[in-house]
Formats: sequence, structure tokens, C-alpha cells
Amino acid sequence: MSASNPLDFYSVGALLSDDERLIRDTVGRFVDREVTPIIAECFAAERFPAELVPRLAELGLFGATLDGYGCSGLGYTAYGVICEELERGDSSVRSCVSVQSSLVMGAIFACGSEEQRSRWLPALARGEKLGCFALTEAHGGSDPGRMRTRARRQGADWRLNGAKHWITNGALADVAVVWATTEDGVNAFLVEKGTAGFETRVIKNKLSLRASSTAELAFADVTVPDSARLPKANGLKAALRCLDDARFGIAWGACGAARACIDTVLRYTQSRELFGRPLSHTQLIQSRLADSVRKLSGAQLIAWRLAKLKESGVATTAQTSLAKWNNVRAALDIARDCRDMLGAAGITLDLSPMRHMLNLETVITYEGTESIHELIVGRELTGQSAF
Ligand code: TGC
Ligand code: FAD
Repeated sequence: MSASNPLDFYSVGALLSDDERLIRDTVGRFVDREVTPIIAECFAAERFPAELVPRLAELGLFGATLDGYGCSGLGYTAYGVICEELERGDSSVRSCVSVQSSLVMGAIFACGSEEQRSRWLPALARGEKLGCFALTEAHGGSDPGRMRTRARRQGADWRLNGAKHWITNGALADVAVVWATTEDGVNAFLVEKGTAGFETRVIKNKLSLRASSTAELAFADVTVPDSARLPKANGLKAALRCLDDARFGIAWGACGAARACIDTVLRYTQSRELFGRPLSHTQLIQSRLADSVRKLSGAQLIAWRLAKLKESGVATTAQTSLAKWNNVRAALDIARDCRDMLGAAGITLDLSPMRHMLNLETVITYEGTESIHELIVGRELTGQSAF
């Protein structure tokens, strides 16, 4: 074995600050000790490991980039390494942190009143409350601008009617950030669990992200006060802005899933003997491993550069889209090829690549499908929207 690190071929780790390396190693140890040992069982049982929520909070991983309100105030590179380490364990754990941090806390931080921020952000940071982000509807998640969930003024209150589909943590959440059309355009409302007329139903039999809880939400004449409306969430733009931060986390997270797959196959092919020699001595296996490391390296460099652009406040939506698209596509291709290099052993939950591969089928779909991100980049290049 050469001295180079196949899981960090271009030494992106050396570009991290001491603090960022410490965060990476701390979260990495948490994943090795507390996520990896239980996650295959959770995936098999279709169980979200809620017992990890207090630990994620203790480590300061909820709302990590936010300042104040009990949040850690970290930079985007640190948030990226957190997502990468968590997704090395399982996409469902990174998903839980992405939703709570970028989508729920991010929306309340950016669009909420001071009262809403003070009430919700510390509790969400401590993991005492869980949130969900309800944008997608059953008739077409790619085109949220045509949402049918509607909020109408009713004196001092608002009355919500409609339904949301495919909502991560929807049935577990204490508070849902619900996007709805009003006569003044799209607005967002904080709807608390238990509000009359608000019902949830867990979506069963998913073949992907099975350790994450996904739900349908229904609103039948749900009445909330005006103080539940996020005052600065004016227009679809406010929702899409939150998505950019979550898509950034996914671009890093995908590298973690890819690393786990390559790591597994490197070990396996060194010990597996076929035709009188280890599999890793064959040209085709070496070529496939080299191709996986090529794809991972490109993804890691894009993720790192995007973090720097975000920290300078100049990252564009199209740059974020290209990173999400490229890195998830790379990770999915790597996971599929790694699964194959394990032969029959690769189809069980004992080794992680097929679990990662199945999870990545969701990751390539949510937060904007691959085609949507290609079209966002295409629009940037040509100035023409082809949606
Ligand atoms: P369009 O005309 O392009 O935009 C409307 C307004 O929004 C602005 N905008 C953005 N602003 C900030 N960040 C972004 N990413 C933005 N994208 C657009 C835009 O400038 C415009 O502003 P203005 O001032 O001109 O009004 O809107 P469109 O209706 O044509 O749609 C464009 C499209 C297709 C890109 C958008 O609808 C889209 O991104 N669709 C994909 C939907 C999606 O990603 N949904 C994700 C749901 S949440 C989720 O999946 C969570 S998974 C959770 C987990 O991690 O577990
Ligand atoms: P559709 O929009 O119906 O797309 C179907 C196909 O058509 C795709 O291949 C798409 O790329 C393609 N397509 C769409 N438009 C075009 C076009 N103009 N040109 C060419 N091709 C096109 N949403 C939330 O709001 N909150 C959540 O927490 C959340 N969590 C999720 C968790 C899971 C496990 C999953 C699977 C989804 C989750 N989603 C969530 C929903 C997710 O964001 C949507 O599934 C996604 O945006 C795609 O929408 P859709 O499934 O309706 O597909």
C-alpha cells in the first residue's frame, strides 16, 4: 500500500484549520462508536434512531452555523465536515441534522421575529424540540411554486388547508415550518404538533433512507395566530434560500457516504483471494478503485471550494446546484460499483455500500432532483429557463 490516503487523495484534510480537524475527529468518533454499531439494525427495522438526537445536540451539531441562541456559530467548512462524517455513518443521520439546522432553524433565524427566534432556536439547538420543513406536495415536488396548500386570513388568525408529502421527521416534529400560498404570495407558518386539524401519517415501505422517518402532513382548517407566521418569509424565494444551505450540506455529506464505500472495498479486495491472488492485485479492480477515488477527489475539492465561497458570502445558487448534483451522482456511482466489487457479500446489510447506495437514491432526488440541478446550471450558462 502506498503512503497516500485513498480517502483523501488531495489532502483536503490539510486545508482544514485545527478547530475544523478537531470537529471532524470528534464527530467521526461519535459516528464510529454510536452510529455505525446500530445503523444497519435501524435500516432493517425502518427505525429512526431518536436516541441519537440528544447526543447530536450535546455535540453542538444542530444549527451549528448560527450565531447566538445557544448555537455553535461555526463556519461553513466546519458544517461541511460535520455533514461528511455523519453521512459516512448513514444519510439518515445527516438528513436529521440538515433538516433541523438548515431548513428549520435556518428558516426561523432568517425569517422569524425575535420572539420566534428566542422561543424556538435554543430548544431546537438543545434537541429538546425537533422540527420539520414542509414544502413538497404530492402533485410535484420539483415545482413548489404551484403549491396548493393555502392560508387564509380569519380575523387576527390564519386558517390553513392542504397537504404536504415526503416530509422528513414530519410525524416526530414538535413544530413544522409549513409553506403555503396566501393572497400576498407564499408565506411560512410555524404549526405545532397537536394543533387541531393537523394530522401526520408515516410513509412506510421505503427502500431508501429507511433509518429516517418520512411523513405526509394534512391540514384541515388548522387555525394559527398571526404570531405563527414567519414575518420575513415573503415569497418562494425565502424557502429556496434555505434549500441552498441544505444542498451545501448534502454536497459534503455525499463524500462521506462515498468514503465509507471505498474504505469497505479496499479492505475487502485485499483479503479476498480469487484465482490464487488477492482481488486488489487485478487490473480491473484497481481500475475501478482508481475511478472511484477520482470521482471522490473531484467531489471533495468542489465541496471544500464551495465552503470557502459561502464563507466569503459569494457562493451562487448555480454553484451550489452543481456541487449537489456532481457530488451525489459521484457518490451514487461509487456506491453502486463498490457494491458490485463485493460480490454476493455486497447485497447484505453486513457491509455498508448497498445501504449507502439505496440511501443515495433518495439523496439524488430530494433537495432538488439531479435534473433540476442540471437545469439550474443550464439556466446560469444560457440565461434561459428550461423548466
Ligand atoms: P424561480 O423563478 O427560479 O425563483 C423564484 C424566486 O426565488 C429565487 N430563487 C432563489 N433564491 C435563493 N436561493 C435559491 N436556490 C433560489 N432559487 C430561486 C429566484 O431568484 C426568484 O426570485 P425573484 O426575486 O425573481 O422572485 O422559481 P421557479 O418556480 O421557476 O422554480 C425554480 C426551481 C425549479 C429551481 C425551484 O422551484 C426548485 O429549486 N425546485 C426544486 C424543489 C426542491 O428542491 N425541493 C426541496 C424540498 S425540501 C427537501 O427536499 C428536504 S429533504 C430533507 C433532508 O435533507 O432530509
Ligand atoms: P417530481 O417533481 O414529480 O419529478 C419526477 C421526475 O421528473 C424527476 O426525475 C425530475 O427530475 C423530473 N422533472 C421534473 N421537472 C422536470 C423538468 N422541468 N424537466 C425535466 N425533468 C423534470 N420535501 C420537503 O419539503 N421536506 C422534506 O423534509 C423532504 N424530505 C424528503 C425525504 C425523502 C425520503 C424523500 C424521498 C423526499 C423528501 N422531500 C422532502 C421531497 C423531495 O424534495 C421531492 O421528492 C423532490 O423535490 C422531487 O419531487 P417529486 O418527488 O414530486 O418528483
